[in-house]
Amino acid sequence: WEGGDLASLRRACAADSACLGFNTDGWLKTCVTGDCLKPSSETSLYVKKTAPMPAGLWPKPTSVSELSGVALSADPSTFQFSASSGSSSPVLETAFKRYQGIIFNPRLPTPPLPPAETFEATMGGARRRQPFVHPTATGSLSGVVVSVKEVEPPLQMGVDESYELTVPSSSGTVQISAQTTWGALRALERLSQLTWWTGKGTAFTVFSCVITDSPRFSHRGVLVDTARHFMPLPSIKMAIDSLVYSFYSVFHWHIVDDQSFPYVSTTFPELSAEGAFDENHIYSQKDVADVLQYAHERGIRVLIEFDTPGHTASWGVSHPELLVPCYTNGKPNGARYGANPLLNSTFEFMGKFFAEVASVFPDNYVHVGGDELSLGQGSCWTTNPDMQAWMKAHGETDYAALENVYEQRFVNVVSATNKSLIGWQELFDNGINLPSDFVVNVWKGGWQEEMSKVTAKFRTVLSSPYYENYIENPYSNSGDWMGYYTTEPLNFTGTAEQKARVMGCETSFWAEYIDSTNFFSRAWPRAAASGERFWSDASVNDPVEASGRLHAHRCRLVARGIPAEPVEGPSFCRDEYD
Ligand code: CP6
Repeated sequence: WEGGDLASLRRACAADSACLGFNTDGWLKTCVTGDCLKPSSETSLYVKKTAPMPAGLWPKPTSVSELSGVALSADPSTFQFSASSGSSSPVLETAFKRYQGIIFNPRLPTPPLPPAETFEATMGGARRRQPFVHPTATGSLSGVVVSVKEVEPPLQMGVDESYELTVPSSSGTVQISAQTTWGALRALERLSQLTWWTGKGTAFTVFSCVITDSPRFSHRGVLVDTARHFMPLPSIKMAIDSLVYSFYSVFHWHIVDDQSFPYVSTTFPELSAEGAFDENHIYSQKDVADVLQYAHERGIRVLIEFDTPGHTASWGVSHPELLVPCYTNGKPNGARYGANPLLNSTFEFMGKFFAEVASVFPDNYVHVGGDELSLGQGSCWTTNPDMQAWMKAHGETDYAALENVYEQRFVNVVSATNKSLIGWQELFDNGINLPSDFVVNVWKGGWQEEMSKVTAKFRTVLSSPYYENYIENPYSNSGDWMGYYTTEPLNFTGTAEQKARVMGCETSFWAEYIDSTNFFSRAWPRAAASGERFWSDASVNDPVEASGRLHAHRCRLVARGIPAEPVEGPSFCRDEYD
């Protein structure tokens, strides 16, 4: 299977039944890599024949047995989703209804298929229409039976998401067994990746295989910033759906920032009344409850962030007294900046606000921000006489000492709400006395050194190398997913014990230039690449092998209504046109 010209490889593969059905992309029954990937990756993918994978599985599971070419049919009108005795729960029953729709998605008709010999390999680098011949079903499936050991344990950091999935090789039922309900949700998502519409009537095909699977990291987050641009509620929900499709587990909601305060607080409603862009660009308590329920039903934790003492301009619109007045020539100049570290009233306010946050958001963790307080020469705090006096009285010259006064008191105030804290790396860098369960969110460059230092004592979530609001090349994103894909988060100096303190990673979408019009095409499928890095084994890191699966995954997202952009270069998806 190595070497030789493409045409003869293709012929040889088409003549070999073992080659059918289990190509890396799942669309094609012949040995062609994808509907259309660039020719350079085609040759390498031919040699993968000895390690076939059913369908476009993304992220790659821990293990997949080979049941070469075997598939079963499933009839959506009789296929039953059921829980074994003691396994049922509201989350699982709701998931059954959801996956009935997702799995038996009446996808658009398959284009008419030319005979295998007649298609042209490439045209301007793009594959033309390819033959897609479904494996002949060797039996039929009557449904799926789900067994769960722990029914809906609290959905928190570290919750077990492991599962086993068996699609038999002759007539019967799909078996899912999971430690927790949350693992069962991942298994149902996986089942959806094994199921294909035949293109005829309501017939579906499911690939036979045995999959065992569990995530490498528990915390697999996507940061969504709704302060620089507002995301309407339906887009937030669609974003959560898209996280589920790529096996993410955490929606990190950077809900407020300098530019706007869309969160409607019950304790301080004036924060959004005056600090939101306008009265329509807000998240009411009902909206927030809706998001929390939507995410919980899908096994997604919502990690809420309220960032202080920097990034707080929008708080100051209704509560200017929270922020430090800036001075010019010995007089207040009207500007204010940063939560005031020297007033008791600041901490009384924060205590009340975070008590509300603790009661509204069920996650054990609250993200407390703490990044990017600007304290350099001539910055606001250095002009303020009260700050100057404190510095003098304490013999300090670096204004970071005042930042630390804020952080130390603030960390204690939020800890008193019985939440655990996660915060940006500055809290660790500045030597704040942090609780032992504090999670340090590493976001700056030089992350390898930082990870070595942080993990000597604390648990951590790594964000630095996965800032995917940025695109590498302004003219096209061609291949920039590969950089995220191949960045290994444990590639830093540290003991096994230190590595075990890495709870996970986050892909960030800072929203200065992103809103609901471009979030989905910016995020997907690029964030699916880092999503595989966070879920699959470290050894799953060959972008050439991955590209066919990623193409298939992208096409699946498109078929589900997520406008994911093309992976790389000219291509098409089987189901994108009617
Ligand atoms: N907003 C907030 C941001 C960023 C951070 N915090 C940010 C900084 C540098 C880059 C990207 C984003 N836009 N509140 C830092 C965590 Cl490169």
